[in-house]
Amino acid sequence: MAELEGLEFGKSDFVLLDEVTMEQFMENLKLRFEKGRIYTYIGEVVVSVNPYQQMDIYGKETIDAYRGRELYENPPHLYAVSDAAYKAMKRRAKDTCIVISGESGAGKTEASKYIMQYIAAITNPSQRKEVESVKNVLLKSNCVLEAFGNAKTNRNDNSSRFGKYMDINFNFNGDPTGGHINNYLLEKSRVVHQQEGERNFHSFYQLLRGGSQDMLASFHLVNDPAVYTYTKEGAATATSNNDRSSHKAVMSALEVIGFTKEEINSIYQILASILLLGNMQFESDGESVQIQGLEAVNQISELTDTEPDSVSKTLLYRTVATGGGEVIEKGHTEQEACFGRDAFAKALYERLFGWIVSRINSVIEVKDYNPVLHGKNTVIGVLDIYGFEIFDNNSFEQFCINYCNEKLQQLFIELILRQEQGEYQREGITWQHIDYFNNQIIVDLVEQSHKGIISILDEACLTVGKVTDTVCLDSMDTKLAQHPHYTSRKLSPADKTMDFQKDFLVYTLTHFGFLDKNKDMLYQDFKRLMYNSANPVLKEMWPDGHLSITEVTKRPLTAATLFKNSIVALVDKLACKEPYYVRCIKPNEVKSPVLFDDARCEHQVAYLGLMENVMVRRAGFAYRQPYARFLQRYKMTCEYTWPNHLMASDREAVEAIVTQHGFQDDVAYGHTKLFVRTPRSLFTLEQERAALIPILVLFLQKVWRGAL
Ligand code: AD9
Ligand code: MG
Repeated sequence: MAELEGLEFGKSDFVLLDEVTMEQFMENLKLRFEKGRIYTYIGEVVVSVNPYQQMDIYGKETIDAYRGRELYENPPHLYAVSDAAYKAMKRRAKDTCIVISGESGAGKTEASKYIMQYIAAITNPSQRKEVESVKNVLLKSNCVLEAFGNAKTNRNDNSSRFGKYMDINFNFNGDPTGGHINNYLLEKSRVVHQQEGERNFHSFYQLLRGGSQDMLASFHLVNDPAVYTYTKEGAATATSNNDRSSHKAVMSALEVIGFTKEEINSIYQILASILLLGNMQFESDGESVQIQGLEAVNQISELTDTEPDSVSKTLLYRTVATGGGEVIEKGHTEQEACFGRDAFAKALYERLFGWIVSRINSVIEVKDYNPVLHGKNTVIGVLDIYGFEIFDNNSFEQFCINYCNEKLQQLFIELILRQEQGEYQREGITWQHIDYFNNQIIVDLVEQSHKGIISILDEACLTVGKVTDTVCLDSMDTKLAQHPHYTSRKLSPADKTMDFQKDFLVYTLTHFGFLDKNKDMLYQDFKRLMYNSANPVLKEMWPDGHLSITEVTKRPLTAATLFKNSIVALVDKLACKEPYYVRCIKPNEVKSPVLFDDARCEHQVAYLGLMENVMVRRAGFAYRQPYARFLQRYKMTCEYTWPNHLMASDREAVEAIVTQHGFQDDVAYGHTKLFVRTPRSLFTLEQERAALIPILVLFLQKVWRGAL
C-alpha cells in the first residue's frame, strides 16, 4: 500500500508492520498518535485514537481531497472509509453500513458526525431543494438526539446514553432521499438518579439555564438546577458543554426539522413536569399517605393537561383486579408512592425520547419512492452504539450495553474473520488458519433460552412472591457454576482479574438492582392518566393507556428480553449489508491530548481483536471478484479479451488480463473468483479503464451513426 507520508509518522496501515506483534502494533499506534496521525488502517478498517483536541483535518479541502478517491490514495481518514462505503453503494448498488465501536469516550459519536457531514458534503452537487432539506434534517437530528439522549458521565462529558443506528437512503443518483433512526435502550434510570460527579440528560440543564424567563415562569420553574432533586447532583458539575447556547441550538434544530410550536412546547412541558415530580414528597400518618404541598399537583396537571384530582389519585393509589375479577383501588405505602413517582418520571422521559425519534423519522421517511421509476433504493447505515463500560458500580444498563458489544464483536469476527477463512476454503485457496477468540460462548451465556442469564433473570421476575436480587444471583451461581466465563460474585475481588474478553459481562453481575430494572414496572394507572391527557402530543405517547386493568397483559416482556430482541434485529440488519468498520480507542482516562496510556490502549487493542484483524488481513487478499464480473469490467484493457475472448474459460481470460498487466504475483485464482492481494493492482486497472472509456464511447457512437 502506498506510503503517503514519511516513516517518521509510522506505518499508515498495520498490515505493513515488519512483524505482527503486539509490541510493534502498540509502537506504531503510539508514534502516530504523538505525531497527530489519529487514523491508521488495517486494510479497510480504520483505527482511530481520540485526539482530545480540535484537529484541522475535517475542512472543505480535506473533503475535496477524499471525494471519489480510492482508499489508498490519501492518508488514512474516516472520509476515505465513508467514501468507500458510498462508492460501493453507488457503483454496485450495495447496501453498506459503517459500524463504529470502542469504549465510552473513545470518539464514536464524533466519528459518526464527521461521517454524516462527509456524506452530506459530497452528495447533491446540483443542490436540489428536496435533497438539501433531507440532508439538513439528518444533520440537525444529531443535535436534538444528543440533547435528549446524552449526559455527562465520569467517562465522557457528552456520553451517549442510548444506542443509535441510522439508515440513510439514497436514490439511483446517489443523493440522500431520507432515512430512519433506530434507538436502543435509553438509560432512563439517569432521569431520577446519577452517580457522583455525573449529570442528568443535557436537556434538563439546557432548559433550566437556557430557557427564557417567560418560558420558565409558565412552566413554574426557576433557572437553577440545584433546586430540583433530579438535577441537583449535576448542578455544580463542570462540563465542556454550554447549556445555554445548546438550548438555542436545539430549539432551532427542532424548528428546522419541522416540529410545530405546540409540539416543541409539549416537549418542554414534559421536561418541566418531570422536574416538578422529582421534588414531590409524600407523608404518611400511619394510615394513609398524602402528597406534601398540593401546588405541585396543580402545576403538573396544568403542564400535562390532566385533572388535578386524577394526578394526585394516580400518585397515591393503584387499581388492582382481585382474584374474583373485582376491581379495587389500593392505597400506596410511602415507599410505593416514591417508587411510582420515579417510575413515572423515567417512563415520561423514555416515551418522550421515543416520540422525538419517531417524529424525526416521520419527517425523513422516504415518501413516494417508486423503484420502477427511480431505480433501486440503497442504504448506508451508521451505527454509533454505547461502548463497553465498567464502572465502580455496574448495573442492569452496563449488563445490556456490554452484551450488545459482545454481539457486535461477534458480528465483526463473523464478517471479517470467519467469513474470510470460510471463503478461502471454499475457493480452494491455500490459507493459513488463524486462531481467534470466538465470543459465541459469552453471547450464549447471556442469551441462550432456558439456561442463559436473561432467561434466569426473566424467570425470577415472573415468579410470584418475593424474589430478591440475592436469590436470583444464587440461582445463577447454581445454574452457571460450570460455565468457564461465569464468575460468581462471591469470589473475592482479587480473584476477579479482568481478562480482556471474558469478564466484561460477568463482572457486571456482581451488583444489584437487576430485577427491578428488568421488570421495569409502571403502575397501569399512570399510563391511563397520560392517555386521558387533553394534550394530543402526550396522548400519542401513551397508546397503551386505553387498556383497562383487566385487559392488561399479565406477562409483558421484560426489559432484558426486549433489549435482546432489538439487538438481534439490529445484528440481522447489519449482517445483510457490506460492512465498514471504525474502531475507536481512548488514549487515556484524563482527556489529555498528549498522554498515551500504554496499558489502557493495549487492553483496548486486545479486546477489539485488532491483532487478529491484522493477521487475517496480511494472510489474505483485499479484493475478490467472480471471474465473469472481473472480465466484464476490465476486458477492454486487454487485446486478448476485447471485445470477446476465445479462451476455454473466463478464468483463463482473466489470467490473460492479469499477466498482461504484470501483477500475477499479487493474485490467487480460486474456483470461481479472482483474489487480489493489494489494492494497487486493481487501481492500475481502474485507471486504465477510466482512460479507455471516453475513447470507447466515441467509437461506439461512430458505429451507431454508421460512420465506421
Ligand atoms: V460514549 O460510548 O457515547 O460515552 P463516544 O461516543 O465514543 O463515547 P465521543 O465521540 O462522545 O465518545 O467523544 C468524547 C469526546 O472526545 C468528545 O466530546 C470530544 O471532546 C473528544 N473527541 C472525540 N473524537 C474527537 C475528534 N475526532 N476530534 C476532536 C474528539 N475531539
Ligand atoms: Mg457517544
